[in-house]
Amino acid sequence: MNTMPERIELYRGSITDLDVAAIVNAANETLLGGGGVDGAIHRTAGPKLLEECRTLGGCATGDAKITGGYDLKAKYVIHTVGPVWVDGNSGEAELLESCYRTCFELTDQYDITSIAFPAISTGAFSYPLEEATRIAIGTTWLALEANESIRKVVFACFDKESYECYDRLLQELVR
Ligand code: AR6
Repeated sequence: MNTMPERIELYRGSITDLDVAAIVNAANETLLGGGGVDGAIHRTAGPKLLEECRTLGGCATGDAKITGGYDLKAKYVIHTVGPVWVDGNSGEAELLESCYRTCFELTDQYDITSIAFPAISTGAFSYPLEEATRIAIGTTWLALEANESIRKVVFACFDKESYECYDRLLQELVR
């Protein structure tokens, strides 16, 4: 773990290994599973996660819904649906901001003090990494300023490119 400003950490590896109160899933509107981080979370959490997801009636892009974590170390999974990148002029930034903001609203409601995010929308949904990372860090920064009770936010970067991008932008921020 690489500690940046005190409450933000960068982690290289699978989000499913993290011992935090909640991990965020980059899901799709069905909430019924998929590839990437969504697939990894469902595989590790076990079939009860899908059972609970079936009761939720899906989730709109930019919104988030919470479930239990089942066989994960995390008590909760917050499923959010990032935008599919179209051309950058189709509301993508607002929707991605809304994902992070809505996740932080749920941390408030459920007294969650530690949370890990994957790089939402930057895989199958093709959001340009640097722009997405600026939104992830910016919305997190505002949430941490507004809410003293969040002790730790982890950005889980699965690949070297994401890790290096988050690392660089976080360093810029603290400089
Ligand atoms: N831990 C952390 N990050 C991961 C992991 C993992 N185990 N596996 C992949 N990533 P993606 P999206 C990274 O495609 O772009 C799904 O099928 C990955 O390297 O998982 O929001 C859903 O069901 C990338 O940096 O999510 C949706 O249909 C980041 O997670 C769709 O993909 C996001 O990649 C959502 O696409």
